[in-house]
Amino acid sequence: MLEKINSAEDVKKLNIEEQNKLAEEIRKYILEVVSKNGGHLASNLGVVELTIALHTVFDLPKDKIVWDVGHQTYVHKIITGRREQLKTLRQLNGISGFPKTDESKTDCFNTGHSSTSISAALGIARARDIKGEDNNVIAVIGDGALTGGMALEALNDAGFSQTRLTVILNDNEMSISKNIGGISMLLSKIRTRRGYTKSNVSAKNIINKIPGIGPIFVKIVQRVKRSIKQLIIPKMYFEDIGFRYLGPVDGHNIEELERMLNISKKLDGPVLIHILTKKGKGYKIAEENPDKFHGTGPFDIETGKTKKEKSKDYSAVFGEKLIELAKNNKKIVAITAAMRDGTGLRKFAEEFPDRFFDVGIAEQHALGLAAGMAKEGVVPVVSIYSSFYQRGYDQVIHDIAAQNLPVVMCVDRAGVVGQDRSNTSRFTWYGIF
Ligand SMILES: Cc1ncc(C[n+]2csc(CCOP(=O)(O)OP(=O)(O)O)c2C)c(N)n1
Repeated sequence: MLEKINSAEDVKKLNIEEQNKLAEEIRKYILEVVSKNGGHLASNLGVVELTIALHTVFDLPKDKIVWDVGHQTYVHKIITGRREQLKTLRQLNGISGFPKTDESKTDCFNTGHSSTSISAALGIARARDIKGEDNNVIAVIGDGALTGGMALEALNDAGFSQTRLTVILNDNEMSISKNIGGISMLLSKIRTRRGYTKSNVSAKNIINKIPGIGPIFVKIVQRVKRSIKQLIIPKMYFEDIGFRYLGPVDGHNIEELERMLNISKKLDGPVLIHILTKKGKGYKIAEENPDKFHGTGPFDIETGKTKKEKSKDYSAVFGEKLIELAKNNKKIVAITAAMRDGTGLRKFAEEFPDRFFDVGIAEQHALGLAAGMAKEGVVPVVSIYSSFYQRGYDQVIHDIAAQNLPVVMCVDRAGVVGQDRSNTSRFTWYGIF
């Protein structure tokens, strides 16, 4: 079936059963390509059904989809005529692993750094309104990317302005590692309530069947429940800041996803659809190790073992040395912005859980936090990838350098990083240090 998919029009023609079959074939194809070339595996396996549903309900390039980070766009690329090109992923002059406006008209905005999608989508939606057009604008953002300040700033603006826009929150409980923070706690509460709602439905069905009093009793309980719900259901957070909240929806159920997307199309103002997905879905080894298969080199499909075992790199040496130093100096703490493993800090986190801070995808905050700690005599060591330091440029100057604070800033990947051609180069800081 995949051989016959050359554009979204071909996906629209399929019935649900065929679309489910297509989802399976797409998963198999992505697994084949990434196991050979390396790439972002787990995130793409998690959005197969969502991407099929989006292309069924919306019409690109008239409608616009902004993918946050953009590492999960392989399925979108396959559907929009780039199936064969995907085989050149991570090859010299090959296809980009991220959305690229110069690659296809269906890529409406370049991404690479996290948490930009809602701002961009809101901008695109406001431009649409100014021009008097009527297309749909959608931002797809993960629960990890939602921990970034820029995403929260955009939610704040969008909710207040009531601009017509759909935000799809792809909640798989993972950033690269396990997602953390207050927002992640909120989402987890909503997920728990979902179980509660489900069991309530079956209770309602049983009571309803009691002759005479059943239906009346159900009505009273429902009324009381509605008023309590206003007070306790955490999804109200999104509603309180101005969004219509839909969900949570099973993100692997194409029919249900299409139904929700069609509802969102008819609503005026900002809508947030909360979908629940499994990172690595369909490939058991990735489902069990989603962090390892977030971004991977070539690997063996049967065993999941990477073909070229990584030799000890700079990040690992840094992590080991920091543990050694921290044993002798209790004031040393380590800070990461959602990159515990990439920056070599996993062992430090295990050894000194009280002196390790993962702040989410929040580089600005990581550096501001470090400044505050340094002011009070603690020795913060912040490790951030060179490219992502751009996010904290103001904090480096305003909060740290201008106050002459002793923060140790480590720049990981401070060189040319070949694997992924994102829209930003990863050697920005190379010239500075
Ligand atoms: C500013 C910035 N910091 C860090 C990263 C590295 N990074 C890429 S994807 C990712 C996790 C994203 O998690 P989520 O949004 O939940 O998407 P998922 O992969 O789980 O679908 C991180 C930390 C980045 N792209 N941009």
